[in-house]
Amino acid sequence: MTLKEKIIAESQHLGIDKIGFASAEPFTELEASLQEQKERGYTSGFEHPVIEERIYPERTFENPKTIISIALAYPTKAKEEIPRDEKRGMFARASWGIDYHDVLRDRLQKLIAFIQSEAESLQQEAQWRFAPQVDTGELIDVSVAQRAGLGFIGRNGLLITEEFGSFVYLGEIITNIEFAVDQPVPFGCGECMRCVKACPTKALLGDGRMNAQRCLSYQTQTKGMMPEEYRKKMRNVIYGCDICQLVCPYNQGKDFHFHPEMEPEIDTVYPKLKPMLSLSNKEFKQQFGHLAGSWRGKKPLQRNAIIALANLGDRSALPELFKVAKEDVRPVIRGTAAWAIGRLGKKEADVWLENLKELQQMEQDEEALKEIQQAMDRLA
Ligand code: B12
Ligand code: SF4
Ligand code: SF4
Repeated sequence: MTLKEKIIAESQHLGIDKIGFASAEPFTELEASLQEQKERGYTSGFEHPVIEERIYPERTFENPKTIISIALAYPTKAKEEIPRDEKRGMFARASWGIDYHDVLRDRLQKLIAFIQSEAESLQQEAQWRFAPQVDTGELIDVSVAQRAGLGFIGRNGLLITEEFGSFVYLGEIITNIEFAVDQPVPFGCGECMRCVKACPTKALLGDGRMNAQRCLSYQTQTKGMMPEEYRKKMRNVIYGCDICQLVCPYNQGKDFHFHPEMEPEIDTVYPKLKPMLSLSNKEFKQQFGHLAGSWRGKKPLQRNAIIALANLGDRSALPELFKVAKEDVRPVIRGTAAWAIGRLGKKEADVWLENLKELQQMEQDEEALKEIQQAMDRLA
């Protein structure tokens, strides 16, 4: 067996669902597009900021030869029923179970340990070097995976595998070992435009790129006020968005439960919304701290929970929302709560107009004041 074959065999034991080998040649074909996207303001700000380091692996790793790309498939349907007790939010599927960064890093470390032990048994000099990356590294994970033959990049910008669709997490190892590389998979969308048409905010440009500022996944992860146009479109999804994946023909019927760590707990990934408004930091950590979707902290999720309550028409939340609008120390939360009152208070418009007036007199923050005024206009 070659070392490559041994690595492939070991990857299966380690619970890696797909593996491929790509050359570490520069990704020059992406340079102009990345520059253009940045100039147009179509990036999210979550991308690695130095384009050169994204294109040229040799800028961050000495003598890179191969990039080993891995994919782990994640579940798309919860096994348990979602209780119909009170209004609940939802985390997008990429935030189900334990944070995927931890799960993939674990697999990558184990794979590196295996390759190192093979090197020792072959009595090679220990000059082999490895750098694992998941999501937050310099490399563009989908482009590496595409080059390594794991799948193709669809019009939704995501890596689509034949076996698991796009519901896979990606990670990679850069190394100075030279391996035989795999063949890239050709573009497979054909004439299909389903994701482009289904995107509620028209974020997808149609060629695999997007205006990330318009993507609901991005909008649910910001810390300021969410622009009005996205609030309704978010529905009850308080983190991320799965629409352009759910409509994709390659994803139909795909639901893999290979990794116990990725199994969703219903009360965590479909959380009751009202209790989210008064979570202490400790409670937040306990309930959501292990999710990928908690990386931006408590505030965006609470803001989104308020928006979701309004979107679901939960009038029983009005007293709680008023309390938050009056007492919360964070203007974004107060402003969003005022907006929700404007949406939910229509049946007793007089009462809620009075309450909003009270808020207006107390409020100092400009943005929150604007929200209060708009809520009052709506009710008036
Ligand atoms: C920043 C980021 C975001 C941003 C911006 C997304 C984006 N598309 O750029 C936001 C917050 C919006 C986001 C959302 C999501 N993300 Co994200 N994100 C990233 C991150 C950190 C960087 C992406 C990036 O560099 N984008 C900028 C450039 C690369 O994009 P671009 O200009 O559009 O360039 C591409 C196209 O031109 C295309 N392309 C080039 N040539 C060609 C040719 C053809 C024919 C076509 C069709 C395309 C094409 O390839 C280029 C490179 O990708 C990556 C991890 C990483 N380090 O790579 C994860 C990553 C892409 N995200 C991931 C996930 C899961 C998501 C969400 C599904 C989460 C969710 N449920 O909400 C959504 C999906 C939104 C979507 N449709 O893309 C996964 C995707 C896994 C997969 N199967 O592809 C990644 C790889 C993380 C991981 N390691 O698993 N994300
Ligand atoms: S994740 Fe949602 S908002 Fe973002 S591109 Fe896909 S469908 Fe559009
Ligand atoms: S929905 Fe259609 S166009 Fe979009 S990624 Fe899937 S196959 Fe490609």
